[in-house]
Amino acid sequence: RPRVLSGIQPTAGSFHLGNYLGAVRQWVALQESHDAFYMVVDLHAITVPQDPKDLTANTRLAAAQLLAAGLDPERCTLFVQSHVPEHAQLAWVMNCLTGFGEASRMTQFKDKSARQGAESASVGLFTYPILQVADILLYQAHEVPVGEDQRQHIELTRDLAERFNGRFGATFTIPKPYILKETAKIYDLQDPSIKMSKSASTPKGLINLLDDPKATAKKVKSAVTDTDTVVRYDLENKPGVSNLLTVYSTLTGKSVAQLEQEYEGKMYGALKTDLADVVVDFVTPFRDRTQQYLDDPETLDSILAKGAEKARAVAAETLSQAYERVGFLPAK
Ligand code: AQP
Repeated sequence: RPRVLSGIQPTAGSFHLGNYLGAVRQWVALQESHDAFYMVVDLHAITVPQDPKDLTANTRLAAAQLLAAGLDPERCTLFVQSHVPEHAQLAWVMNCLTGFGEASRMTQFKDKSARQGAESASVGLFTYPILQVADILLYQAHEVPVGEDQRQHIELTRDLAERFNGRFGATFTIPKPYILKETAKIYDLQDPSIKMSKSASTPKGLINLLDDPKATAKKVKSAVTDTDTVVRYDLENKPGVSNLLTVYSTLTGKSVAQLEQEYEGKMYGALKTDLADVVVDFVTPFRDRTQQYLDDPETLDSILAKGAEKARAVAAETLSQAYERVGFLPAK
């Protein structure tokens, strides 16, 4: 079975609809067909300041949400990044193979550091993509299911894997991005020219899965559309309506064409009201299941401990090969 690896940050507590549709939903499907490794990336989270208590709580919360979304620890390996020290160890080696200019071209750093003020952004935020490279290569992943915003980081991973293999001998699998076109990018409900995002979206533009379903319904109903009245998918000219159709189609399994037909002659209001119901029907049980996992932290922690053990077995082997190839004297 081909292997996949992906991660999600524990930062802001609740996952948002973009995380879910762009990434987590694929993770659930891929555990059936792939040898799947999924992690909560707490090492990535501290690239921006974190309150320690919140970080601990948010890490459990992220794991609970992944389980609630349908990850099954019997069918995939679910773990916390900091439980597997090999991530930080391989990241150092990869840092030393990366050009400063090469790292400087990563657009996510430019966006995120600009928001923070470039001077106060951490070196960790700068090298974030290189830690991601290590995450992926440690598991010899063939594919990496992510949203469109991560494509550049997967390209960097391929470049560095090829560089390492060329310099030191074949060691790493060259991974490919696994990006579903339809849900590659979910847009902000109030500003459909930007992606839905924890840090860039306003509260009204962002659907957090754990928010009160009533408030969520309201946000869907007040989503920005356009002055036209036809329900039609046209990302360029009708980005707001198109985004709603994407969400609707993905959550119900109905095709966009089918939805266009259903809403022929109807107003945007009808589309929004129905979509609000669809979203509420999804988030309500999701919230309940997440809460059940949170109510039993011992079970949750032991699931994560088992996951880390399985992950380490793979990661340790790759790291020791990489160390040997680099020429580090083996420890006796
Ligand atoms: N709007 C989106 N559409 C599709 N996919 C998305 N992802 C994020 N936003 C969208 C995908 O979610 C996965 C987990 O991402 P993360 O934990 O790295 O979170 P993030 O990318 O930092 O999320 P945000 O909200 O976009 O945070 P900021 O605002 O800090 O940048 C990834 O696979 C990502 O592609």
